[in-house]
Amino acid sequence: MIPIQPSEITPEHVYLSRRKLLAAMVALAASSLLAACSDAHTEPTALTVAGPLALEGTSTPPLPPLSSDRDELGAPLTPWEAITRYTNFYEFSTSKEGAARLARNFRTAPWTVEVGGLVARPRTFGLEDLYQFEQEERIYRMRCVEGWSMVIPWIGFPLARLLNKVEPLSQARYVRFETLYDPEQMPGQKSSFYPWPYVEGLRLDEAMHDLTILATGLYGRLLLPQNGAPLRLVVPWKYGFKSIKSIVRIDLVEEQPVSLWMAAAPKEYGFYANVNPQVPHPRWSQASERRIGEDRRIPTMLFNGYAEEVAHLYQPLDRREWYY
Ligand SMILES: Nc1nc2c(c(=O)[nH]1)N[C@H]1C(S)=C(S)[C@@H](COP(=O)(O)O)O[C@H]1N2
Ligand SMILES: [Mo]
Repeated sequence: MIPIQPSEITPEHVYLSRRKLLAAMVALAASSLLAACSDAHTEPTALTVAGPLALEGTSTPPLPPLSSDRDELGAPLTPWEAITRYTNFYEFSTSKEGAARLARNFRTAPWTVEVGGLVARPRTFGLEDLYQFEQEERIYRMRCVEGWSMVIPWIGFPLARLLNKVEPLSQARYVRFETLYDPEQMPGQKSSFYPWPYVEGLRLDEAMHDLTILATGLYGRLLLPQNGAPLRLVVPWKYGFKSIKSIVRIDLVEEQPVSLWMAAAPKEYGFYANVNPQVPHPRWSQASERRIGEDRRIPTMLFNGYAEEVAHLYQPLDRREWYY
């Protein structure tokens, strides 16, 4: 995104080669041992998957175990190590590995999400309330606007289930999401380069679509802080920046929300941001992507491979505003 060096956005090297991945796994084993003494979030378990199963003081529901090692197109899941180390979370750092490191002690419990605006029943959801929704697994591709992608086995529930509880009023046309603002915990927010807090938005029908989920976990465990714990949005047919992390507010609104990226770089980022290989970013092509953990680039798909489910939301399909 804007301040990223061209060397970072240009996928000039593969992030995790096999050899590096092995090294990462060894390092991870060591760090989860250390974490056993210092970090209530991380319960050291298996070598490969060490996210928390429960949060202190919070009863969590049974989380569904991994159902498959592939997505519906046959692509293998991205290794847990890569998903949890290579993250975009600018509140902590603009460096991918730095964000994971600096988010380590982020307090994700207790936590509340205020849901209001144009609704009949505004309500504050605590973690226990969020875990009351039945948690399902969703294996989704995630395509970052920078040109890399992953296949992630999320755990969560459809956003529609939460929105239905607060009963949107008929004037509500959009949903606006906001990330926690807490510069003491999130050092990146001390930089005034971005208009904090991070804000994102969806049209109400996009928000109500069954593919749109609020994620609480991945790989059968609760989210680690760097992936947006305790609650983040996942909208798999849009560029990854729409999938806002560590949400504290959700408002039903009448006017199209202005996202952080629209405010920071209006010529580069619009409201819809649907994945389209034929519409280049002003500074690079979107025709292909680097699948993290693999050696080759693969073609990017219209709506990130979910066209059958979502293309009807965007008519006529050739309007430019749908794709930036
Ligand atoms: N609050 C917040 N949400 C965010 C971001 C961020 O910096 N802050 N980065 C976005 C971007 S650019 C991407 S690609 C995804 C990355 O999710 P992941 O790090 O869990 O893979 O989160 C999105 N959500
Ligand atoms: Mo991204």
